[in-house]
Amino acid sequence: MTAIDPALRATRTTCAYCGVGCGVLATPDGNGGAAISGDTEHPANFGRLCSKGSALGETLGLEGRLLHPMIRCSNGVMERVAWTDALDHVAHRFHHIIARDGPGAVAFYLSGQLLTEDYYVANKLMKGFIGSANVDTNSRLCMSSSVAGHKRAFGADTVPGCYEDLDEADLLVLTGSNAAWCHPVLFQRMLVNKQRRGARIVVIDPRRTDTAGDADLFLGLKPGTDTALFSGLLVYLADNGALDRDYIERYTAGFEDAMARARSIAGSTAATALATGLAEKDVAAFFQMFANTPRVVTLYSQGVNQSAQGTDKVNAILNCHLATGRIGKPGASPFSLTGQPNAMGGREVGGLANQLAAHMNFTPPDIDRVRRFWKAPRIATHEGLKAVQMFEAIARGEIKALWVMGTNPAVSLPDADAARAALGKLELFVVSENVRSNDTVNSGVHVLLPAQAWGEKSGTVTNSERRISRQRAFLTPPGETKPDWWIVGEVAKRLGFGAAFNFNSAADVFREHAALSAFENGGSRDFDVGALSSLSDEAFDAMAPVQWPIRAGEAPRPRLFADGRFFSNDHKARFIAPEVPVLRTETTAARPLRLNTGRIRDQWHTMTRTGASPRLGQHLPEPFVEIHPDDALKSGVTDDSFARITTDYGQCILKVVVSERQQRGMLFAPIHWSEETASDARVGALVAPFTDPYSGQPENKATPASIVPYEYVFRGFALSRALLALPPQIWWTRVSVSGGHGYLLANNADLAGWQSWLHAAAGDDLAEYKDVGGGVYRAASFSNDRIETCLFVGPARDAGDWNVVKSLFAAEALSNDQRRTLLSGRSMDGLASAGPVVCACFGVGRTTICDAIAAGAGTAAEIGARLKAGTNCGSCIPELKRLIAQAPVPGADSDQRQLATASN
Ligand SMILES: Nc1nc2c(c(=O)[nH]1)N[C@H]1C(S)=C(S)[C@@H](COP(=O)(O)OP(=O)(O)OC[C@H]3O[C@@H](n4cnc5c(=O)[nH]c(N)nc54)[C@H](O)[C@@H]3O)O[C@H]1N2
Ligand SMILES: Nc1nc2c(c(=O)[nH]1)N[C@H]1C(S)=C(S)[C@@H](COP(=O)(O)OP(=O)(O)OC[C@H]3O[C@@H](n4cnc5c(=O)[nH]c(N)nc54)[C@H](O)[C@@H]3O)O[C@H]1N2
Ligand code: SF4
Ligand SMILES: [Mo]
Repeated sequence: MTAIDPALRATRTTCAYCGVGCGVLATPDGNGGAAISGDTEHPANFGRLCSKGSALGETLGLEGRLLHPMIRCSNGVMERVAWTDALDHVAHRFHHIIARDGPGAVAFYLSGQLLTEDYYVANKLMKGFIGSANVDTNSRLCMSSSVAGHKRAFGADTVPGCYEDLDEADLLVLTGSNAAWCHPVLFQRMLVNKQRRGARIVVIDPRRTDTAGDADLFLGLKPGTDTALFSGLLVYLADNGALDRDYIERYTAGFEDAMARARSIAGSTAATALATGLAEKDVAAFFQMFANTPRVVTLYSQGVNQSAQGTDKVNAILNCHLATGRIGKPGASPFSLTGQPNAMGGREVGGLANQLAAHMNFTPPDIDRVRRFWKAPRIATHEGLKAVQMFEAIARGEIKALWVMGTNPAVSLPDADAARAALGKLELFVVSENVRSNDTVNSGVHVLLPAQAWGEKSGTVTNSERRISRQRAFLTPPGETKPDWWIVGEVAKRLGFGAAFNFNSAADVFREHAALSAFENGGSRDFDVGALSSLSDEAFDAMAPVQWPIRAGEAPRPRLFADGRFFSNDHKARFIAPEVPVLRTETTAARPLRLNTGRIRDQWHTMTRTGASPRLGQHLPEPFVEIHPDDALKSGVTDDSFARITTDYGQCILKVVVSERQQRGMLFAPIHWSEETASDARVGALVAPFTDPYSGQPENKATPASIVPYEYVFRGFALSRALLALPPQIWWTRVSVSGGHGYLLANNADLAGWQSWLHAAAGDDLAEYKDVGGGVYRAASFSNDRIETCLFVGPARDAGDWNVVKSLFAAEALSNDQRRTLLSGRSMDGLASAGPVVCACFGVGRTTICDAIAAGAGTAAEIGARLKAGTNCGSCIPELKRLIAQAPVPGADSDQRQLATASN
């Protein structure tokens, strides 16, 4: 961690990653880097940061950054151009296509990683001036089922609770959320509540995640059965006198229908157990806990949203909270955990194709109101295409021009190979990006526009609890990078809409956005930040984190709906009768398993940011698939081998992790790898493009799949200061390592092939070790006393110790002894392999931790006292606890332990 020079001033900003929205203090080092620490005054984190937030300083480098506008020339090559030429070109081509084919032929695809100001300007241009609602966002893949569920129940997309509820609840129910890895700072806040106040935690997930490690009750339900579980709960509440009849009577409608449906879906505890695959006693325990605990918060995320019945799942949860009146009260509320740093801001401006702006919809009065406010010449009058449908329309040639900002759809959309192929059909394909290369950019982009990145850009983001925080710039924007709002505004001016896009700063945009939220509102719409519409530039700069609604003349409201006043026409909430839950697809003999996809602790999405951090690359460096031991046995795959996973849409080759944390019949694979970082791990290409009928959100967690073993003769790794062009036909994955890039490899070529490839890549001046009979080849090139490039190849697990060689590679100079022993690939005096890294902050490996446990460390705190592991960000504490729980009891079967620790 970089030392902070007290002479340099710290800037208060907000983390670039998840929807927790932690406050960050960034102190630039004067060389383009910065020291990062948690902001003790920010109410989301009070100074805490998780592993990703702590490592933000390692992601600020300019390697791989897009620094200048580029246009594809007639010879197919991307060439640097001036900003004016790039903007003229984009405007001219959009104008031409709209004139020829109408506004429906163009589209924007935006992102929850844009700032609210960027989002506002893009939405205004498309919906108010181009006159199409074909503007959607990656939030469609992320939060849209929650949005639809909120709107059906509350009449508006409102998150009723706040983070303090997590401190004040007596029962925390997490369903479809791996918060220990995905919202770590909030999860730690929940654990503090458990320790101090004895709050109980229930985790509902087909996988036994690290979040489940701290649960009082874990419900490993069958995928897609949340609706049945919460329907059964509603029935139980009714039958056991736990309803708030007064609240239901006065403030809601639709209870009887919803109740009847719930009874038909899961009319008893036994029926619920049958429908969800859970033990009846566990279901009963959960129902009793919920019924008997007034202060309960139900937190949910992608296991609920990313489902072909996602909206119904959301409403089944909301029904239980409405029926008990546990909504918007201290410690009692439903709580949608948002994913991206500005998932909420995008919803506020109306970045989804089925919203208009400022939480207004495509109703005649709203359309008219927004038209007048914007003085819009051609306002869109009906909903546009949602993400998956948008890409299908591109594939059919109906959408001819697409502008992607801040998202990587060639990786993250379901059926991602089809999405990638669709991009190739566009007549005009524009991407605003931070990076020069990703799978989307590499799908035939015509115009590349360099956007300012985190640390350079400036504006606002809204976190899961409706709290608007400033992201502030603390670095000089590199090259010719520009704010996203500026880029869109310049194109709007060139399309002839200058008067409406005359913004000079993010503050300008924010004031207009705030004014629209209050325009003819009068309390009729939930989203109102009117009190901020006249902030001066200075006040915007100094703006402290604040929750909406912030109506002029009214006190802030951290919670909504306890008063029973909702945003529907009659101000009542609606119970929704969910459809009987059935998964959209059946498993078959050919596809006997279900592929679930999600996240790992230390990577963010397609790794364009976290992939730059050596610290974050240590935890789980390889793309993997997790499988239950019984399914592994049946399909003949073994731990640490390779397997091919196939669905009706695509295939991958992944490393196998055999683990009892996975339920029978299911596979789990993380989403983070792309063609940039691995040869065979574009997991999105395997995912079925089925969507929820209300929200349009795809089902990312239940695609029928098959798995077969895949053999490689050789395994190995390479480390290099510069990026390597690897030979074809090999399995590889790349991570950042201290001092350069690390590649993990496997293939079936012969050693001579490796040797000649390395000579071509690194020159002939190599130190080499070759054992043809043993199938081992190890070689390194040096620059002065530092390793420049090295390659270790061998049969199966004999290539050498990656962790040992990595630490030699990190050294500025090798001693003669180290140089001599390097090619043994084994640990030597003073350099024992610590095993795969568990604690990213202090680089503490699994072997070191297991040794400490064997030597008597019996709690995470004791491990921390000995090794520092877990004492900075705390993200690895769940894993430390797991290692303690799995430590062998003297005399126990050692195979069992092997199996258990293999899972991550
Ligand atoms: N480390 C890290 N953190 C992140 C991100 C990241 O990329 N990396 N991304 C951020 C973003 S954008 C988002 S949206 C959030 C996502 O945060 P989460 O939703 O917590 O993450 P996921 O891993 O996608 O899925 C959560 C869990 O849903 C479970 N699940 C699957 N099917 C079902 C089901 O039918 N029912 C139930 N109850 N559970 C099911 C999965 O097994 C998984 O453990 O994370 C945010 N935080
Ligand atoms: N199978 C499967 N698929 C999934 C999911 C899943 O669980 N399973 N989860 C879905 C979810 S919840 C999400 S949120 C998505 C995430 O998927 P994506 O949004 O596609 O993933 P990112 O890697 O975050 O892509 C962001 C891109 O924007 C760039 N970028 C970052 N900041 C800026 C900026 O300020 N301006 C501009 N112009 N560019 C910027 C980055 O370099 C990067 O290329 O994936 C979805 N896809
Ligand atoms: S929990 Fe971690 S990733 Fe999320 S905002 Fe906080 S520091 Fe950033
Ligand atoms: Mo997300």
